[in-house]
Amino acid sequence: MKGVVVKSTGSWYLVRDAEGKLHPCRLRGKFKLNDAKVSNPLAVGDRVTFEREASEENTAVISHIEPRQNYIIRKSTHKTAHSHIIAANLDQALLVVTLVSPRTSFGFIDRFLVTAEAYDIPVVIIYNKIDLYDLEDRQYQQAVSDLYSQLGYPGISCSAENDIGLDEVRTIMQDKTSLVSGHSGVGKSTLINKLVPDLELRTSEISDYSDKGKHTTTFAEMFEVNSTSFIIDTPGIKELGLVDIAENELASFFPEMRERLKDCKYYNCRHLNEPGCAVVPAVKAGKIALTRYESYRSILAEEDNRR
Ligand SMILES: Nc1nc2c(ncn2[C@@H]2O[C@H](COP(=O)(O)OP(=O)(O)OP(=O)(O)O)[C@@H](O)[C@H]2O)c(=O)[nH]1
Ligand SMILES: [Mg+2]
Ligand SMILES: [Zn+2]
Repeated sequence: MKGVVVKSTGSWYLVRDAEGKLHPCRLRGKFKLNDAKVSNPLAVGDRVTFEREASEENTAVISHIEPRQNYIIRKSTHKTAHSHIIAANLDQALLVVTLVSPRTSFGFIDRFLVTAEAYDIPVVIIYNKIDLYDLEDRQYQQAVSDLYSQLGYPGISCSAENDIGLDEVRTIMQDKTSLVSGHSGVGKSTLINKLVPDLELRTSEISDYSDKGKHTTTFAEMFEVNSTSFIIDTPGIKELGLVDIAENELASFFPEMRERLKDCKYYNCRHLNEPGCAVVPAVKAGKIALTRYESYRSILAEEDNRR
């Protein structure tokens, strides 16, 4: 039988078949990891072949994984060489960000966007908790949202708690498989609870003093919004590492830099202080946002350190 992995705990998997029936599955014996740098052989969204076990009541064994169309990956913690596949075979990613409680940094947003660009996954930025914004916050959010939508990342302002903007989210999710990602505590599960009928995902209060979120969601899971639309809840990510992006490719994952690369004098320009660089003057002229350029430099420096 064929199906899609909708939940993975690392030791067992839940697979949905074509009729929508769910099957608990395990992975056959020592399944070969096709990429030694990855810590999980199978992720939510993977398309698999599985067979019922004759001996057992209600379990099945996964025997084959289809090649992935794309995926979103994060580095495992503690600087191991391993990385973790968050989810595979995505039509788009919804990046949930908040300007307050907790505050999502530009560095985080830009790292996420670079990762998505590298795998050609369109991103919509969901600005959540707008009910908490005062006038000044709203103006600031509008400026942030304008910046990113000009770069090709549309935004939706919403309050999952107060049912604001949810219809817009429903519209862009239609007929797609969407990954929902972002820091812990930004409201991913609260949002998904509102979008998926009859769902009661656990959510939790942000602790007042740390404001960091509690990592309430611990495993990625795919839910059915309707028969053609699926949404994947994921655990909050603190830090997003970049994986396997060559230094000379990095700038091409910033759309506003990508369009200027042909004008740099040197083909291997790093856009730091090389003569004839087309990027640095655009930053100075305000045509490229300083925050975006700073993210570029910071990712470049980090990747330098890793080598
Ligand atoms: N004021 C306000 N609070 C919200 C909104 N959306 C979510 N929250 C609150 O934010 C807290 C965290 O929400 P969750 O949905 O658990 O956050 P999460 O992103 O799933 O967090 P993790 O599972 O830890 O990654 C809860 O107390 C929610 O009630 C919103 O639009 N406005
Ligand atoms: Mg959650
Ligand atoms: Zn340059």
